[in-house]
Amino acid sequence: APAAEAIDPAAVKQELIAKYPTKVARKRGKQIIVNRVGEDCSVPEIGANTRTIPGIITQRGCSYAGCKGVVLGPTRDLVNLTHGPIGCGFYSWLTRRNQTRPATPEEANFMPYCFSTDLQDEDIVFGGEKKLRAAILEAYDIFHPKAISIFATCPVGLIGDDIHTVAKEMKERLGINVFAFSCEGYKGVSQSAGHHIANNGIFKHVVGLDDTSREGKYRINLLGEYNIGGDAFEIERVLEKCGITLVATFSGNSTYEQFASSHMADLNTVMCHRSINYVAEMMERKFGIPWIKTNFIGAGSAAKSLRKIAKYFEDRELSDRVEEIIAEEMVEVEKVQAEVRARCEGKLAMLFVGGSRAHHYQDLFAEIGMRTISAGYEFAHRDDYEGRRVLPDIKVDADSRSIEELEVHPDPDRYRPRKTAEQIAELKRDGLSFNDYEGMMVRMADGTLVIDDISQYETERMIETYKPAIFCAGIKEKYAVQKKGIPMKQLHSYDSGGPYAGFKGAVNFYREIDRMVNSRIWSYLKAPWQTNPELAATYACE
Ligand code: CFM
Ligand code: HCA
Repeated sequence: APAAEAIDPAAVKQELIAKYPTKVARKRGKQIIVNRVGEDCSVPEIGANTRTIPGIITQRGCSYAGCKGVVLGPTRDLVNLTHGPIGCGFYSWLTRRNQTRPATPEEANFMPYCFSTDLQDEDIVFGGEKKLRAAILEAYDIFHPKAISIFATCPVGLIGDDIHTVAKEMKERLGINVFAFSCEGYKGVSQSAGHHIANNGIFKHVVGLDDTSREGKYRINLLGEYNIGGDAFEIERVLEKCGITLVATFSGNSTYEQFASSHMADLNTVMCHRSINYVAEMMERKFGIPWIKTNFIGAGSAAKSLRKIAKYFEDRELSDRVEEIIAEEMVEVEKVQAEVRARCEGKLAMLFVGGSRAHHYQDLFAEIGMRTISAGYEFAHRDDYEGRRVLPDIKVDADSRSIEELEVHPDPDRYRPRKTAEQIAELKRDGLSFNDYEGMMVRMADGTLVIDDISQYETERMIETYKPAIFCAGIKEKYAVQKKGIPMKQLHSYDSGGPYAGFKGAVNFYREIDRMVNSRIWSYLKAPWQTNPELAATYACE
């Protein structure tokens, strides 16, 4: 492969869009950007969060996936009931590898179950509400959950079943919390719309219901951490060592009660900004809980995040403890880093994942000397690329209201906001809140290609052009990439690996990437048509 430096990224971009019809090329042109970071940390504008052009093979998923699969799916004691044909529930059933660990064997854990109304043709014709009511009753009778959440799939929206009225009726009848999400797959342009719907729903129906306060001097929530491959377990281990109390996680290894009492925390720390910023904003407004951006992917980032939390609490005891833990954990990290770096230094990575990992995992690669030559998100918005600074006016809504209209906690006898609006404004001025939220592009080198919603065609061209040492994406991309002879790491499900978060996670990741990029196995691999040209000819003729 030619050295990456010898390749002109602007020419690569032109080549990528050359095959498209004019209008498509114009649109993709705005979503494929040669990165350039200005002295003031400005970055070029990128087109994002727009509809994928029909016919293009995209990596994206649907709104239902973002709502049911991503945000609510990991909560173990919620009966997450999919109202729809069985495929939607079945294919979102644990495929994300979100893990959970009940505190006792008796504690409810419904994750091993897949709940669905299993709609049939007949229900589509005559309506599915009856079936939905029956399913809720059946789940209640068998499992006696504290809460049941209902998720609409595409056909449910098309036939117009009123899932919210059914939820309300059943809530009154059963005396448990029942709430519904209109997260039909076709809503919006990607999973991202589903996150928003989920956030609004949990905030409206659950957050703030239970004023039970957890013991602890430093009580935080962890937002946007989903315990994929056990990441949350590692973060929990580190926080506990530091003496930081985790009140609620949205939503890795979480329970319904954690959400209900999450407003009793002192601080929200936001890991995946894309999927959960709405809850952070709404809690800040209603409960006076400030939020800061954190990231536990990468040992350096994990250390930085712990320091940021300690800084927030302005407590000497905590910062001393945090420094002690970082020093302790970094011994093994640095040892493995040095060993692996010697074999990985300078190798190229490409990352095309979701709405935050394409950014966060660049830190892990950098720690072993690998360079990210190209990266992009599936469904992120402009702020995830360009940073919050350039887009200060992003609106969040709860139930179609703007954030400004959202009530500050109305009952001062029951709950006192952690900080006043003035105090929060002051924190933001000090750069401790969202003002310091950087996007992906400012951290990437000049001349790297940032590609939003990359297509399969572009993926193949990028691989042929740069021959990266590793390509990271999801299951749909996996085998096409491997057939090109390039090691492929799933950064969604982690294949069968993980955790990769925190300090132990970083060590796991270094070792695994080392094995992948330094294995010779891929150079022995030939696609069937490379050894048997007749096969190619046969396909070409058909
Ligand atoms: Fe956030 Fe996620 Fe991601 Fe995401 Fe996802 Fe995921 Fe992802 Mo798959 S919440 S944006 S919608 S970090 S499921 S745990 S891996 S695409 S980069
Ligand atoms: C989703 C979930 C997903 C898919 C991963 C993949 C996940 O978006 O519906 O394409 O491999 O992380 O499980 O992002």
